[in-house]
Amino acid sequence: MTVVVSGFEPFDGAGGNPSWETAARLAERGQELVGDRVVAVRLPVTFGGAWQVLDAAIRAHDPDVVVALGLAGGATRVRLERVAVNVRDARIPDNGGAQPVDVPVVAGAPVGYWSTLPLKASLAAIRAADVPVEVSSTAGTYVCNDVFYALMHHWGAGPGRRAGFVHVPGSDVVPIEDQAMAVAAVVRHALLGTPDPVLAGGTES
Ligand code: PCA
Repeated sequence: MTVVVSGFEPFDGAGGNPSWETAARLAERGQELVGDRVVAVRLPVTFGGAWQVLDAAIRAHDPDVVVALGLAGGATRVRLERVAVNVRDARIPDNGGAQPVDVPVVAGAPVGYWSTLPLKASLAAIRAADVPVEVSSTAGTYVCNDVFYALMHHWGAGPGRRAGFVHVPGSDVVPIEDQAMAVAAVVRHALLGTPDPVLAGGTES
């Protein structure tokens, strides 16, 4: 089995991006944490450009599972993203200077795609490891949602495929080691095809 895990380069003037550090850690310790080979891919923070790089990696490695990671500034928990939406609406320019507002990721394509990762099974496993985690119902409308949507549209919604997106907090909030443990749990359950338990992940608002 082969797993592709992507992380992003820094953006918005930051010096690093924990999503890439976590992806790289998983690639170093894939056999130990996941039991299979993990290929880490570093994506540019550009609309459309991120998917081009991830798409090339998927074609090169023919993975069984793909998990894309990104930083959610201000988050206090690992966020297992439930849904990708077909819109770009950027608060700040991407690393190439583009700032699309209210345009689709893929013109004429469906409004959204569900993650095909076992979110609730992963939620339970990550909670059991004492890492703060939640299921999130929006990945935003910036480059993370963009690559998540493209991943699901072009690859992850196909039969038998498991793909999705996980937002991580800063490494000062959740250390990289814990982020890597959390993502490893997602990957293990995706590889096993664990059915999701009935487990509330909603919030009141
Ligand atoms: N986070 C951004 C894009 C790159 C990243 O790490 C986002 O949440 O869209």
